[in-house]
Amino acid sequence: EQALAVYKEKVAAHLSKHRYEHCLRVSDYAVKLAKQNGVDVKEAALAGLVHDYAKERSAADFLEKIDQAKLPASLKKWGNPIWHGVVGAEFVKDELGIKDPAILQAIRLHTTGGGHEEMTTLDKVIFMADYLETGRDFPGVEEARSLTDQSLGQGVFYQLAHTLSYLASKEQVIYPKTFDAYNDWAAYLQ
Ligand code: DGI
Ligand code: FE
Ligand code: FE
Ligand code: FE
Repeated sequence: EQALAVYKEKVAAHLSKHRYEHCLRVSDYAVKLAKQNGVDVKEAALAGLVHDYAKERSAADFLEKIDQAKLPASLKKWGNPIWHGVVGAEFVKDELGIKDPAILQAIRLHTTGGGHEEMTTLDKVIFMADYLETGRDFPGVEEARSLTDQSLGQGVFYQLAHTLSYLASKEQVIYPKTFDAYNDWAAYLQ
């Protein structure tokens, strides 16, 4: 793998300053959680840096990539919130040349999470770093940070529960994988 600095330039070139700075903070928070949870620090730093690489692509770009990468056509009815992870991983692979399947999976799962058995420790680290990076400020963020310091899995479940209830309160469409992840963790932890 190339040095992180090379990827930083490429990520910066595809994102607004605001979102690039979020990616740097996610990378830093991922390093912290990686150290706490025995995850490879370099892998966590890189996955955090590139997790939102495709977030500012157009719908046309995502739809084209779904066909080109032979992803399920059923993905086409979703939108940027879902595409930038699941389809975004394909942009990271093709354009940044990152082939590490562990990093690509962490990107795919970073918005929806995944089942307890499905998520690796790296997946959980990136999912939580995205939610808890130092620029995040939502009611309960400090509670979520201290819970996650105590137990990464409890943090994952906290985020899933709060994201689901937030989306429902806004009467937004919820991707089935988000529900499935919540149910799986609820059954596991209770
Ligand atoms: O890309 P970021 O904003 O850094 O973070 P993210 O990829 O975790 O995206 C968070 C947004 O995605 C947040 O507004 C909630 C939304 N989201 C998560 N699961 C779903 C979802 N949106 C929809 N419509 N459906 C979902 O299942
Ligand atoms: Fe994201
Ligand atoms: Fe997230
Ligand atoms: Fe993010």
